[in-house]
Amino acid sequence: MKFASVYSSLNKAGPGVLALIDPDRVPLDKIAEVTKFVCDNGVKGILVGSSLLVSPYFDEHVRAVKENANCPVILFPGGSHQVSAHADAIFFLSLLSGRNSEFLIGEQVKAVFLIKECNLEVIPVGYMLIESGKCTAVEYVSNTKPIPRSKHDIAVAHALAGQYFGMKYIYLEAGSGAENSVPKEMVKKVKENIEIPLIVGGGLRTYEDIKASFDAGADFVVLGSIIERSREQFKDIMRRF
Ligand code: 1GP
Repeated sequence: MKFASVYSSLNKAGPGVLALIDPDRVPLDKIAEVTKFVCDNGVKGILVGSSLLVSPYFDEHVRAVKENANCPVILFPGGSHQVSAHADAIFFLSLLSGRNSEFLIGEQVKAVFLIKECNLEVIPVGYMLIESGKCTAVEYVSNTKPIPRSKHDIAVAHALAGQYFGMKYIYLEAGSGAENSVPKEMVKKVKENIEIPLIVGGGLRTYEDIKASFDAGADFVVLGSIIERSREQFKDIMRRF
């Protein structure tokens, strides 16, 4: 299935859940089954990417996801090496919360010709890492400091800067497997101050926490670890939305 505009079809389908499939955590021979499982449970889109990427079969992973998905497949790259023509679109991320130029603009510049060649829909995303209790893979790999949990104004300022740069989404990220998800008060403050849709992810593993994120203003939440950890819990959460 091809999507004319992933950005508009996603926003029309939302609010909702996006599934994260990390090629380093889901083996290639399980991708088809995991993809069908998340689609059958009503996710609005599937993100594929990893902070590091150990698997040498990224392209095959993306192809397997695309072949089995009935919703948009979007690259969620940890770096310029995570580009594949099999996806529908790419989140063109800039790690706004950090001051590491490599993740603000360096990796992006390295990726552009391949993205162009692949003819991917490019969706610019202001990506913000929020402190979540312990050092996460994104924090370590990107070598950037997350925004402190209590500094809502700093989060709002970065989100607004992203909007003024023309980004299409703001993504508040606690980090995959985070101890604590993004504080709801911060989600609310950011949402009140921006006009573009808001994505929230990292450490969301209960219905109550996910619902509270939507209530605070998230347009999309991203679920990754819980899909690998407890199918039953994921199913139950999806059934209740
Ligand atoms: C990571 O926000 C996503 O970018 C998903 O996080 O694995 O904790 O669900 P989890």
